[in-house]
Amino acid sequence: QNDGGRKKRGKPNILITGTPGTGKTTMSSALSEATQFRHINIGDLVKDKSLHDGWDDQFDCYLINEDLVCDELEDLMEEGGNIVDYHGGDFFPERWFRPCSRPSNRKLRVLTNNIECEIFQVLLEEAKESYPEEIVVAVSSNTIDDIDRNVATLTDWNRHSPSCKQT
Ligand code: DAT
Repeated sequence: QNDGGRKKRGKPNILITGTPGTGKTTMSSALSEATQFRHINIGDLVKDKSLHDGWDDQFDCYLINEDLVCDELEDLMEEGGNIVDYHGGDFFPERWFRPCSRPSNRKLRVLTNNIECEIFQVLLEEAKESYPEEIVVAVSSNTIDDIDRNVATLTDWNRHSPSCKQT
C-alpha cells in the first residue's frame, strides 16, 4: 500500500520508575487520564498473566520473568501510547523508549519519579545507563500538588510532540 513513503508513526511510550511507594501508580493513573495513554502496571500484569517463576518468600514478591513480560508487551509498545509503571526498567528493550528523530521530541520517554533518598540516585543512574541521558527526567513527587504539576508538564510535552518515529 502506498502511504506516500511515510514511515509508521506512533505515540511515545513513557516509563515511570522509582522506588516502591513513591507514587508511580498514582501519577501514572492521573497521567493516563489526562493523555488517554494506556497505563500498564507491570506488577499487576505479572500477577494477572502469571509472567513469573513463582513466589519469592524471602522478598515477598513474585519472581518476575523478564522475557515473558517483554514478549507480552512487544506489540503494545510498538504501537506506542503506553505509560509503563514499574520500580525498575533496565530490562526493557531500549527501543521501546528511545528518543525520537525530531529534536522537539527528544524529551521524556523515561521519567524517574521521586525522592530524596539514596536509592533514588541509584535508580537515576541506572536509568541513565539504560537509556540515552537526554530522555531521562527526574521529577519530585512529595505532595499532591507535585502530582498535578508533573501531570500537567508531561501532558504538555506530549501535546507538543504527539508523534514520533517508532520503526
Ligand atoms: P508506587 O506505585 O510508587 O508504589 P503509589 O502510587 O501506590 O506508589 O503511592 C503510595 C501511596 O502514597 C499511596 O497511598 C498514595 C500516596 N501518594 C502517592 N503520591 C503521593 C504524593 N505526591 N503526595 C502524597 N501522597 C502520595
